[in-house]
Amino acid sequence: MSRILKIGAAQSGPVQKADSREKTVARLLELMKQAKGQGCDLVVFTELALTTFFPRYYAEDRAEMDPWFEAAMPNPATQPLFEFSRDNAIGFSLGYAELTPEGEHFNTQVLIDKSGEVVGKYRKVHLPGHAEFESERSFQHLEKRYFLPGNIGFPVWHTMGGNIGMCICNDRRWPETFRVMGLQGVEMVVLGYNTPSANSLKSTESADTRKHQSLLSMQAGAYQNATWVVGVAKAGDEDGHHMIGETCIVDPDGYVVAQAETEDDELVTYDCDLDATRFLKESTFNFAAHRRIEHYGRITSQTGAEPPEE
Ligand code: CDV
Repeated sequence: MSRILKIGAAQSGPVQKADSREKTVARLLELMKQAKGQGCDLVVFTELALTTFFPRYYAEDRAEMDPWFEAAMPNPATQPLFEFSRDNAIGFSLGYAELTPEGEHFNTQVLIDKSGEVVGKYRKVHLPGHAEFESERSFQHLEKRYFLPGNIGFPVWHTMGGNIGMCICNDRRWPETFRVMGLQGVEMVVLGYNTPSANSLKSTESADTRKHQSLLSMQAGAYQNATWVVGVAKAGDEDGHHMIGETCIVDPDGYVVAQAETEDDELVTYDCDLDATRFLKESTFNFAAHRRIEHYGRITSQTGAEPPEE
């Protein structure tokens, strides 16, 4: 048996501060057209795909950052993506900064089916960085200042012939992210990321180490939950700040089966067989048969590590 979902992992090259939404959406639309031309069912865009990675900039008054946010989705600037989706029967997933009618700010990703309708919304749970300006850093990472932690959990939707979930960037480093979706039978996790190639604090981590950690996290999440994982970067140099590429598609055995070669706008495609998730889901990772939840209490009752007494 096979259940093919052809994926277009649509990596973005850098988006600069001065770039308009219209200019950036035109680039995304071009990738979507390429994906349609290659027979893709679903195109995955990156985290905060419509703007530069603005959490690197500090504003005393948070309201000054509101122009980076979208008060509705779709909206006039993103409408062309939704129209192309509907007119060409191709799904997509898009990351953006969300401003709710209640005035709350989230780092959000939506899933759109082949009729151009939003079928799922995810709000980033694990927000890295800090909330105040920190002078010891070589650049700021103010996600904790500008976003609230997501309040929707990690839902999985049955759509486009499979069980699809989402997470965003830093979420991919946490096994809990993937396991909560694994427990809903997820067959494909789609995510976007903006990962600086250097740590802003003094660190010995090289860009290669950070690429390795990114891939390792997604490969582990895929294998341990018997799911496909699609990780899509915003890559290259934004305003002097370099971010890794490595956009990839990972199979349920944890192998990277397709990967970007550039740090520019680039489409990476693969025929993902959702039935390839079945063997591990029914054997090694048959959760119902093998999990021992009586020993996992600390996972949900404790946040920080508590080492034994010396
Ligand atoms: N956008 C992110 O969440 N970036 C983080 C960086 C700051 C480490 C990441 O986990 O890639």
